[in-house]
Amino acid sequence: MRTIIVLALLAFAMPAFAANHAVQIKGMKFNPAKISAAVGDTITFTNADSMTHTATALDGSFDTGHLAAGKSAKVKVSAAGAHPFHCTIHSSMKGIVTAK
Ligand SMILES: [Cu+2]
Repeated sequence: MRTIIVLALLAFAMPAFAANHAVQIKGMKFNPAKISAAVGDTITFTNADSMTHTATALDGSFDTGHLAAGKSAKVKVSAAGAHPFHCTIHSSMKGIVTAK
């Protein structure tokens, strides 16, 4: 019984080490467009524009899918290195996640 409680506490505590980074999409821009993160961190993209956007890593490591106006999506940083991303609908919208 005690083991189960300890394991449950550990499982609950683990995500506390991972940071979440908030990125707002507004005016056809990612803000911030440069995100420094650690592997295991999460990034929440919130679409504050009136049109649909995506945040899609060019290396396929993350993808929010289509984010309608007002919607948000959380992705996980799964690999170290530089992960440039863009909006698949508007190719001028770019950003980069650098993970260590
Ligand atoms: Cu877009």
